[in-house]
Amino acid sequence: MIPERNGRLMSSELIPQESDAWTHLLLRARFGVNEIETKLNILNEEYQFFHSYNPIEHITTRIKAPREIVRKLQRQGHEPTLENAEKYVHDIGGVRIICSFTKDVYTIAQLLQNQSDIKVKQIKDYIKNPKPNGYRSYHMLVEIPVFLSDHVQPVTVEVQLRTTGMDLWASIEHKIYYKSDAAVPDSVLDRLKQCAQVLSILDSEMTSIKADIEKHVK
Ligand code: 0O2
Repeated sequence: MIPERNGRLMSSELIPQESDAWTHLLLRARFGVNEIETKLNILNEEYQFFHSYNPIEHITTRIKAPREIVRKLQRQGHEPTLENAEKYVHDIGGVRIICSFTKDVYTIAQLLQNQSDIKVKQIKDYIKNPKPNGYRSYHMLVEIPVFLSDHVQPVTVEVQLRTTGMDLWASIEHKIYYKSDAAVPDSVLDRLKQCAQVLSILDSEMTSIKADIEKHVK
């Protein structure tokens, strides 16, 4: 069943999996994600070969589920249409890069930004400027050309870069609180924020330990 009428999703059943237009949107996002993932794997392998060092711990990718696209549009106050999804939801395709050290986050971000086929549309540096709740991560919206059989399709992909420490906090917070509208007491939110601060200290301490160890490596 196609839960769509004139490009508008039906509120009763908001999963437009079988609609061609929606499928194309998700497919394009997948192609964009694949392009970025390939670039990252090349950079990581090249680093491993020439510097005997992996700046990337691991990469995860995801295509936003149609239900989540609809929820996001509704949260933003937009009608859940295909047109609005293309216009307002920029993270249908997402790539998350987990690095050991904050310096690696900036190195990888810069290497991607330097590539001539990538257009950087937006940068949000929540490492330099953490969110009030403690969230830290480096976000980029990038546009990448995808070569299809009959045309070149520019695709926007959200790239999130974080350290393992930042990812630990964000993944757990995402599971237990983010997007929840529970009226949680401030004291609980403060504890969450304190955890983010502890992890930030841990990141700095590990960076410093690495530097000290390197002084002893001949
Ligand atoms: P999901 O389920 O992870 O995909 P935007 O909503 O992207 O148009 P916004 O919110 O200003 O605009 O974008 P921002 O701040 O760059 O955040 C986008 C994504 O970052 C979120 O996507 C989350 O993945 C992550 N994020 C941002 N803030 C937090 C936070 O406080 N906690 C956690 N755990 N993740 C966060 P989605 O679509 O909201 O969610």
